[in-house]
Amino acid sequence: MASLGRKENAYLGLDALRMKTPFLIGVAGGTASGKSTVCRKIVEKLDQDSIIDSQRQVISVSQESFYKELAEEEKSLAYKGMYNFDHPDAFDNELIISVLKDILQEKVVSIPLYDFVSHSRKKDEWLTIHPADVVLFEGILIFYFQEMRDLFHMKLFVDSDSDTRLSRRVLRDTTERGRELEQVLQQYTMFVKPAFEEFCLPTKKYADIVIPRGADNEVAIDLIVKHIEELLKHSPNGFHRCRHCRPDSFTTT
Ligand code: UZR
Ligand code: MG
Repeated sequence: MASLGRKENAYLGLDALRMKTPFLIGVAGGTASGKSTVCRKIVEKLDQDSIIDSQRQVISVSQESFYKELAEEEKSLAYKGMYNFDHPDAFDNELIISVLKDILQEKVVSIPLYDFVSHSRKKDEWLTIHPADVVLFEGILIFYFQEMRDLFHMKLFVDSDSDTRLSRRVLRDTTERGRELEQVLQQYTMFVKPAFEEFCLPTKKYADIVIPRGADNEVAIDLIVKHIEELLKHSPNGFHRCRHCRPDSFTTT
């Protein structure tokens, strides 16, 4: 491959790639904005293309895995919808940073799994993540702390209207998370909305790309996927390792 000039390198973000592998993408956005769906679509599209192209590993991890363990009294507040899960301190941010750093150093990492129904970590269930070529990390507050947001090679912000997000949130919490409508709405007005405005929305300015209309925005998702593929193609130290040479990218134990 002909070597690229300094200017082109900078354009493609190759300098960053040389220093940090694998390629780490942060996906932030308000609650129920479509972060997980955007990640799923990116993973699917990169995966599809890699079958033709070369063999790559792409995985997606969620910030929700890193909610702090609650003490009994916090848990009873949570059951009443009186605990603030939307505050930056609700997460084990030190653990997030150390796990992301390990991922960047291609270490095998284990992360906790979270159960929204009981507001607690699933006992004895950990997600083991093996080194991957592309890692997506999604969550409401992943760009809040500078130390965390500086770890990402690319930062996306999923921007969906508040009414769309609230209606999705109500449906999700009542059907999948076993909550009462009244409690969902109370929690939304008391914590979710103010915290979104205070902590999440201001982090939009750090994003490299803002995705309006969330996961419905196929054009934006396609462009992002093409850009990632372009970066990977030019990556000097091989995001092209064969998936058959290694265990599956992630397994639940
Ligand atoms: P997403 N959350 C819960 O409802 N229960 C928990 O035990 C932990 C988190 C909610 C949290 C936040 N807020 O708005 C949302 N509340 O999960 C973030 N209230 O998840 O990005 O998938 O919407
Ligand atoms: Mg989600």
